[in-house]
Amino acid sequence: MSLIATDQLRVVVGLGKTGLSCARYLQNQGLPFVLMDTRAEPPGVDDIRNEFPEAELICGELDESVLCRASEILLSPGVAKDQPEIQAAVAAGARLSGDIDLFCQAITAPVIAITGSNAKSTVTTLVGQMAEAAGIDVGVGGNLGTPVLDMLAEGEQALYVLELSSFQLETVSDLRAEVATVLNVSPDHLDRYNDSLQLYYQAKHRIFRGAQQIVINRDDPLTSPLVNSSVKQISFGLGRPDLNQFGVLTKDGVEWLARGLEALMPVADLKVRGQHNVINALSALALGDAAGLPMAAMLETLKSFTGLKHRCQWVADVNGITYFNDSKGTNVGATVAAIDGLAATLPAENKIVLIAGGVGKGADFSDLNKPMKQAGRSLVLIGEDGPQIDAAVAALEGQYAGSMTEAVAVATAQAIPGDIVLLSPACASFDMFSGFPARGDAFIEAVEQLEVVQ
Ligand code: UMA
Ligand code: ADP
Repeated sequence: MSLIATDQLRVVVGLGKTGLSCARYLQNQGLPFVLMDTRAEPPGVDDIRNEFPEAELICGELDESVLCRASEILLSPGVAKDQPEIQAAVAAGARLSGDIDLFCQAITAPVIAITGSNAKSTVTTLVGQMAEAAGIDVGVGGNLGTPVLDMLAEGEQALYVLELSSFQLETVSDLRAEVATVLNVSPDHLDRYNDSLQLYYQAKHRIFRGAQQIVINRDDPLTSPLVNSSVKQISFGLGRPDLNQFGVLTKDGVEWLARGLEALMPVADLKVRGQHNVINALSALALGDAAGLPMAAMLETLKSFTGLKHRCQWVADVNGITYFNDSKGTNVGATVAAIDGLAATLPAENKIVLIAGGVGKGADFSDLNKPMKQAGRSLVLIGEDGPQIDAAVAALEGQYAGSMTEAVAVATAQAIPGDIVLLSPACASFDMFSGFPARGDAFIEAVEQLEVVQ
């Protein structure tokens, strides 16, 4: 029997992947709803009409009079909740909710919930693969790509590993995850949060609501919850770990991933490159361990994981120069991690040529100056906010490129053998590309077209 009342007005706001997954879920439950989108022609609107023939469809604006009659508004992550029409509806008594709340109400299986400014997709995928390696039926989704409610179509799994964005967490009221983590916090999406890191941080920390266990990053104080000290906490970090914590231990000159004093596997056995990926391996171990995954399966996964496409992805070595595609580096924190992580693997005489720029989302780029001063050979700028990065990175004089092909050519001309050319834009891509995958693919294509000197 459904516990959801049927005599109430529900409005699904936003007709992207999430909104449609909510609509499908409500339709399957036999619950009526209204569909709304701010765009006059949301993508696939004819298919939407066909799939939900009973639902009223309101496009082109948020209709305040309808929203104010709603008992529940299922808000999509791409729609900000501080819009006046939504706020008026909340003041009139509507409950703001989203797909994550609906999903958590619908399942009984434990959830590992993962957020953070960076590394979410990598760590979520790793933990999912660890569970699979242990023979567990696991559902992996959320911000990673598959809306959580769409995962229910395959029946309930034994475990869920969810990547959650701050946008999704804004509407979460009680997640009750078995294990929850904020992997790291650095500024992102400040255009959505009125330039307030505090608001962004608060959205991320909603992931801890009702959590049974919490995993924190010892190297980033912003990942620790301010309250709930009675909840079991496990930590990860690059330093030597205390008992039952995860970290790096040096034994006879060899670095090991470790739990307390227990050396688990040599760091050198990881296939992914860069120090930030050592952190990612440790956080995945901490999350998996907290959820009871067997250590052997977790280590086996770490030894075979080669990383996700567009995340510090090795592309090619051409004429002694190594090319890395980090198109998913869409904020300053990610690009700093990519530069520092890869620089640590270079000999002293070699450096990084960085290709950066795009849509800055209101970011302050000054944190790029220090790592570029230390490890940068040269800076190549693309896109709308390239000049802002140029101004912020005083250590180097930026060179401008009008296309990705030109950027790769300019970067190649600056590099010497042994250097790395790194695409890590610190920006979103929508000024020049359909998204970060298209931007990364353009980089790969440009690298593949470079002439090999015999
Ligand atoms: N939009 C409108 N009007 C509307 C509704 C949407 O203009 O009424 C626009 C939004 O501003 C946005 C786009 O349409 O530009 C899509 O918004 P959406 O909320 O419909 O997005 P979905 O298709 O449901 O996809 C969302 C996540 N997108 C966003 O948060 C913007 C996807 O993450 C996620 O994979 C998917 O749900 C499944 O959970 C993408 C993302 O960019 C990859 N996430 C951000 C990030 O990772 O930095 C947070
Ligand atoms: P998200 O899903 O949070 O965007 P991804 O796993 O897709 O995270 O990685 C995005 C980018 O974040 C990578 O391309 C890299 O530049 C950067 N990154 C990866 N790991 C870390 C880390 N541990 N700390 C900071 N930045 C990281």
